Amino acid sequence: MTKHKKLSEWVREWAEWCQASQVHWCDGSSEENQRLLDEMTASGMGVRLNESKRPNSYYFQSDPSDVARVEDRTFICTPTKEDAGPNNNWADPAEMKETLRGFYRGCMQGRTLYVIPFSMGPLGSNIAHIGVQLTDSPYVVVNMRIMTRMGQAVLDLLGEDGEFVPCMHSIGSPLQPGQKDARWPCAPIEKKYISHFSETREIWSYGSGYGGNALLGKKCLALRIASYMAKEQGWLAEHMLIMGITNPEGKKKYIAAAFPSACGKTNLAMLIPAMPGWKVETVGDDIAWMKFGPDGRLYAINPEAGFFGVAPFTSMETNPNAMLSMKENSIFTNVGLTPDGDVWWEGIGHDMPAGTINWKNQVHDPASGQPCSHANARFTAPARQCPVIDVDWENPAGVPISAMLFGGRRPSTVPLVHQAFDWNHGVFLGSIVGSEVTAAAIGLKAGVRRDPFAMLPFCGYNMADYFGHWIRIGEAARDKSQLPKIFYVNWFRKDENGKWLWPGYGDNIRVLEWIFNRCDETVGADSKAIGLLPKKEDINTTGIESVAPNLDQLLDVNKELWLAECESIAENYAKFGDRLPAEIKAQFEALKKRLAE
Ligand code: OXD
Ligand code: MN
Repeated sequence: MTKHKKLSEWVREWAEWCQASQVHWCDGSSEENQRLLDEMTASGMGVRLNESKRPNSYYFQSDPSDVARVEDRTFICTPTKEDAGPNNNWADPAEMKETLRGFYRGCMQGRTLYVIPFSMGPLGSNIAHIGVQLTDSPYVVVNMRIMTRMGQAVLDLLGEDGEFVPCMHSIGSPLQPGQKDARWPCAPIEKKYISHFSETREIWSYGSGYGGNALLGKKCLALRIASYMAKEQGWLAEHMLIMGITNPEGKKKYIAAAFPSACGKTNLAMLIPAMPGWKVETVGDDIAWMKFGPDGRLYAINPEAGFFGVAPFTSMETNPNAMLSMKENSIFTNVGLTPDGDVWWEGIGHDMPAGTINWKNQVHDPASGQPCSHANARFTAPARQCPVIDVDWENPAGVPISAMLFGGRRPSTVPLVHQAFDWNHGVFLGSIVGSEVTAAAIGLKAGVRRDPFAMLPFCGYNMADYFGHWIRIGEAARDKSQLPKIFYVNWFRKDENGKWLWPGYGDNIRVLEWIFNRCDETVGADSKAIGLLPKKEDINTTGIESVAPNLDQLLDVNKELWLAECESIAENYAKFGDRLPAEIKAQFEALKKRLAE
């Protein structure tokens, strides 16, 4: 329980307004967790997996209307539309609150309101922040227990007047006496609202029980609200993995990397190096919070405590460390359920057992042409179960970052790797991140989708101001030489016949080696119009000799293609009008000038 008056009052007001049948303050204990899982299993919402195959793990299927983050139902409610920027759906804060208050009224009838106190980041870290989520979904509680540090210890830390981000959530599906509950209760799509009040640091989510819409610590707090707090307070909240890399001489560096969703962040964070003597360890696979340390370097923590990863095409071949992380104590949502009580998905590495139930709860017919697991099916697994979790992943001081990487899927134009000339040029590289989308995949126009800093769906304010914030961070560094070096990578380059030029996965360590050595300046680079590129002979191809001839193409900077790229960059920048910082404009002009030389 709590002695925090403001918190108790807030909980009491919402419990009354939502007319919850009861209020449960989560202590985070394993007994509490087991009770909730047992209740969900008994009601038919969840299934306990076969103990001998997947100990202490559970299976869920969501409603077909509730399978992913809903970007068009996600709102940033800043006082003015301009403050939210062209990158966000804006709504007036007062109007949004009025609408949602109407929906919340009585929305928890027949349900328990759970109070989840949680810390994003190791308890007591000066980089961490506390949130308290109210929810009527027990599924959310058991997922939050994996994804965050939650329970009584957080209330103890909050004390009588500690600061917390209030996170209000309801699935929006009240239960009348005698009414049979749905297996996955939620509101219809047009009544789903994921709203952020950046200035007052509040999250109000309604109608969805799935993923980032409902586990409010992740995208809502740790990125959208935190990015706004970071701008005000002079730190960084980023959509970045964090990894430790040790070279054969035993020297270790930490790297953070931002790629748009579905570009392999989890795979890179858990990479198994293809070169002997190298070691990669995972600090986080999705989010990094960074602050300057007493020595002037940027230190990062992973605010999360678990992985909420996409299951399809994760296998012992593509990511064994992810597979081993979810071997027990995990939750699976919208994958297939095999007759022997385990899980299955497309690309898991073996054939689907006959009789497997698909995510729509039907015996799966492979001839139907439909996938057995939803494309956004997820596993929720404790980070501590990752075989290569870094010793310092819970260090409250964070880990010092030597390099930051940006990247995306670019079949042409963008070379395998290039380094920024300096911090501001690096910020420019972050601002032009883009990734190829196929029209079929997400119903967008095929081509490059610009996703600056991989933050397009996650920046809680005008992205032009966010670029400016990154520039200010560089200015604030007391020793510029201590700032992380910035790189742009592209594992996805193809030849004229559409064949991959680079093997990717564990072989990406060959590129990371060059980056590692550039941080120490023990290897040279060629200065080109777009940045600093490796000399061909500095990318180690021992063991992948057949790839060596591709390096000419992989490191090629084609001026025609880059001039076309500049047009697409200009088109994207135009959205920000005058708000685009002068430093970014200057970087863009300088690039165009170098290309013209
Ligand atoms: C995620 C995403 O789920 O970026 O991590 O979409
Ligand atoms: Mn992500």
